[in-house]
Amino acid sequence: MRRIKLFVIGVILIFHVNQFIQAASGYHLWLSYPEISNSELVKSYRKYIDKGIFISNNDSEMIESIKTELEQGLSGLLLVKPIYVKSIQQAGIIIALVDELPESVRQKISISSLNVNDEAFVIETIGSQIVVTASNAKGLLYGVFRLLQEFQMQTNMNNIRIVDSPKIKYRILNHWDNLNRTVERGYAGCSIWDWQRLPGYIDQRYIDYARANASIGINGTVLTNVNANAIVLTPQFLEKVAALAKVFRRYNIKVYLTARFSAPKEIGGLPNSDPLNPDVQAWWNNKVKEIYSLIPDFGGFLVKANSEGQPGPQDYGRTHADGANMLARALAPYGGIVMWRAFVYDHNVPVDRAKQAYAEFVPLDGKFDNNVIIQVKNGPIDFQPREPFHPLFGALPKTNVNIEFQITQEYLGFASHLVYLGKLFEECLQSDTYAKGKGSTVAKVVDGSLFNYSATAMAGVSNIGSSINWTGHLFGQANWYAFGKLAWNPYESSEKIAEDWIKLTITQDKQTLQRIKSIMLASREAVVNYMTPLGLHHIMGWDHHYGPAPWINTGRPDWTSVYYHKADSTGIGFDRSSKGSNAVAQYFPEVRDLFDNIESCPEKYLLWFHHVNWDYRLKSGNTLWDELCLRYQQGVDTVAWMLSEWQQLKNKIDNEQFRQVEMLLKIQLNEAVWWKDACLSYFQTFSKRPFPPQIQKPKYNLEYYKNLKFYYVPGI
Ligand code: BDP
Repeated sequence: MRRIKLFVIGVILIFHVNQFIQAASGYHLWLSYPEISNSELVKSYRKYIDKGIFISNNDSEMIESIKTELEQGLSGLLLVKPIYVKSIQQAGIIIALVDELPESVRQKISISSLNVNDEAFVIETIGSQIVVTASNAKGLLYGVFRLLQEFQMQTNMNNIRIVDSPKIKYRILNHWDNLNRTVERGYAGCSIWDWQRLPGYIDQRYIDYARANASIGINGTVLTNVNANAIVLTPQFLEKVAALAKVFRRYNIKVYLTARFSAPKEIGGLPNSDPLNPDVQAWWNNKVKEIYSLIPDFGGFLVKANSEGQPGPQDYGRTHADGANMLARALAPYGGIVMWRAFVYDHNVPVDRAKQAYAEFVPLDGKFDNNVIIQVKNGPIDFQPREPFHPLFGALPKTNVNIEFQITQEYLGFASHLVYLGKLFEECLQSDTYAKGKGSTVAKVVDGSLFNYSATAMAGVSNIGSSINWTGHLFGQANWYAFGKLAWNPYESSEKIAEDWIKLTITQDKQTLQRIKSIMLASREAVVNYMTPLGLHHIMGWDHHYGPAPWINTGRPDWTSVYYHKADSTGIGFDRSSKGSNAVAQYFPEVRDLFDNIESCPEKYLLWFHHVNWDYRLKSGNTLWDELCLRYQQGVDTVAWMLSEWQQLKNKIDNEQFRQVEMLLKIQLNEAVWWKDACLSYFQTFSKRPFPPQIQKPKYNLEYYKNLKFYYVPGI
């Protein structure tokens, strides 16, 4: 007996040491399940757990995943192994489909809303039992992850009642991963898809990736870059894709691929890829059939067409609808979808880039098949630190529309800067389009409620790579987490999400949590201020997008910086008002008028919509020039504050987490100063005005910043 006892203690110890090491490295993300030290709470949880767990008899693979998760969760949090019991009556925790519940329990539980969809779940304390129920194993999976999160967040479970279901159907990560394992705009190592060793070798990472995503409700993943490679559609690669799909299926995650529009010609041997050519349609039909024979639950395609040099239907004089519908027809018999990107613009078109996508897609409204969703970036240019919402939200009442956010920080300091993107996502989702009067928020467009869309989705460009903590920066994990939570419920508060993430990842201590939360909440406005205050945008380094370069004025015009800031001796900013490019006209009247008038235009978007005189007085009473300088300084000061706040956390949180973030905040501070100094030195050549006294003078002259060169910048 003693030996057995020692052995059990040994196993638990090893598990814990292992957990601890991995927790510190960040590998476990928000699923580290550290031991709960509050003994009262432990007692109150054990009251249920020790009676045993009844688990659904449904033979779905997801039930197996639930068991694995319960084992990991409970042995970490409470040092117990789950004991499964056969009798629902005796169990302390019931995890069962609604149909499996005895009538007595079913009557008491809040199941009426479960009909909403098959991913919904209820967690409710009924007498001396905690019941997790759903109409489908998918709902149970989400319910159990939520149950474990509640344990981990130390919620009182004696009177719990959670009824939850996703408001958006397809909640999808977009990996911009190439088949050679580089990641476009990826800053956290290389692609986690080890194509060379697939399908034979299943990396534990694939399983942990699926667990992490399922735990926050993500149910789809596009494995490959939007700048697509047709090779992934060849039989050799489809086998590898199928191996990943098999892992993810157990966690209710479907795989999607990017479809290179010219694939019929490139790998199919056809003379062209014209969507109206019956042979091309037949080629895609066969390809899709082949895919479904290997991957019966394949999700569908994501397509970037006729944008930034990618092939598309316009190569043959056809429309985006012709192209999208051709793929949609191939996928429809199997329930697959097409996410067709609206990120299209052409430098040969002499129209404000911000207006081009709207001009392209609005005339096509109603012409897309039901299984097509038009995927629109949050703003009209390109994932800048701040953009107004994209005018296509609200403008396509007869076409499914979904939103694409960028989780990877291409324009927000890569994996070196702490920027909590929950705030950015929330700002966009809460924006009012006025499409059907006041309250027609972007969230209501995206969740389909405004126009009754037949399919709804939210996409996030992944920040995940092979780095030990997945995202390179600890706080990059928070952005992945926040994306999942907002895709599940776009009305969730970003502050609450931050709070939960901190509890699950860093600490339960209230004071420490508050401190970390205030750093996170301040971080988005900080990056806007030190990079692109007052509506400035697209003034970053050429091509690699690292650091400031407002002076870029050669090459393709819509990839320069001067195209966007238009600084001259009179002022700065892009005139998109009715007197300028009239991009404001793409918004509904209430929004249009708000943005059009320089007096009513929110100052955060001022230079996005107006070319403003250097001496124009802002609400603060400062001239534009002074305010611009002060905002840059404020950005730097906020990062300095973030660093000093973080330094108060020494010995209050895990040392490795502390040390990593401290180093990164120091980098961020240096880079914030660099942004301020380079931008202000440059803009001063136009404003010809002195810096206000509160501004720390630039360290070097403008030539110094212009001559900086960077080699091997990641992400390209
Ligand atoms: C831009 C990126 C580029 C992407 C493109 C896209 O710089 O690498 O391919 O967006 O979204 O932001 O297609």
